[in-house]
Amino acid sequence: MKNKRVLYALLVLALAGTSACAQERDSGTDGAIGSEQRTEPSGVPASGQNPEGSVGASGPVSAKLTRVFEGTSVDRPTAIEARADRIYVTEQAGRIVALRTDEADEGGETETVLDLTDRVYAEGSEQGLLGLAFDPNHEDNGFVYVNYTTQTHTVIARHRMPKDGQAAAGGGNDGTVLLTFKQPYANHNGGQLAFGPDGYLYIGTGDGGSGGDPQGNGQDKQSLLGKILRIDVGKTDGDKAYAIPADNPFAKGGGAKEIYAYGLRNPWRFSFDAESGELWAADVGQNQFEEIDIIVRGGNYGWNLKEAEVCFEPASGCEAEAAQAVVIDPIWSYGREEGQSVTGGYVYRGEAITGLAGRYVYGDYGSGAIWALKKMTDGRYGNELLLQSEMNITTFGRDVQGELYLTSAEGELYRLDPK
Ligand SMILES: [Ca+2]
Repeated sequence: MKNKRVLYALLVLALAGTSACAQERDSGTDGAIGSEQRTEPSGVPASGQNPEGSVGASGPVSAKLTRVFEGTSVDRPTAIEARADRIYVTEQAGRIVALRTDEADEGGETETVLDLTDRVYAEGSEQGLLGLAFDPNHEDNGFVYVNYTTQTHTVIARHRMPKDGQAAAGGGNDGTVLLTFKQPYANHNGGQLAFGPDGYLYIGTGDGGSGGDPQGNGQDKQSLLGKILRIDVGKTDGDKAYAIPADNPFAKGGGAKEIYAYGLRNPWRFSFDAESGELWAADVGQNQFEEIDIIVRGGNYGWNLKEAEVCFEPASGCEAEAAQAVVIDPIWSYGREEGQSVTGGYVYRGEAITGLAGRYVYGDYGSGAIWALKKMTDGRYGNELLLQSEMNITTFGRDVQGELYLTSAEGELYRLDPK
């Protein structure tokens, strides 16, 4: 899915040299945006900082991946969402398929519940149907929201999904385009959609693509690219099919009203902690670092002034400008020894895996590593290698019980189980 495809066999070898130990590093992005909360520069992150394997979060957790829905596969899976007794997987070409979780261990079968292939353009490796979110009132209105690309644009649209058990209605589902904006290059389209605990729809957009953000979209407050956007899909506003939440940072001026946070490069996956409501985003890096950010309203996450904790444009001496721009450094980042393209996951709130509760589970598309990251009592973050999947992980998802799933680029589905 990302722009840094690699031979993961090589990476497995590389990873074999890294210890499965926890790492610790200073953190500091708690609270709302404001200069007093700005993260202190934390220097260049190094991998394997803690070779003795000291305990990070709160001791090691054992988990394994179980292949599920073995009787089926999905084509180029990009997102997993859940409702009732099913998970729904988006296929990059434009289909949404449903699988019953109670059939996960017995083969299962896919049912196409929405087919948008007539309007989705998926030629580029990062183009296609990239995100799905169920309306908070889906039970009543049947609405879902999708994030997809055409050849030239990103489209955020609302469609009606047939009730469970009914076949997808043939045609006649034109949907409503809520928001669309131009994509200058084929890559870095973001793609995640999720409703926050506030009931608003959050949208991840990439910086528009190419490499290094040549248009400077990440720091451009007038551009919708390189952002987390937030809109109110429960209301309309003039000719707009959505409204702007009154407390969006630029609702009263200073930037595009849809912006919630900025300075992101390609936040392929983000999610809300079902318990705390915190927004965790994994931002795919450029040349050196992959990063995990906790997104706050109005936050500036640095790109392309910085790549993770280091200067990017300019390559050195960005500190004064970053301070002026109130850049928030990631809570965690990792270098090329550990992976090439972060795939964000979820704060685990399921019950099956003892000790994993409250930890953010995420992985790397290139290396196949899956980690658990947790804020410790002293406010720092501890990171632990959960397992090595040896897969190109395209997305994580959770069922309604909060158990975690992931998909491989090959279209296989796995569930994270206790070991
Ligand atoms: Ca950043």
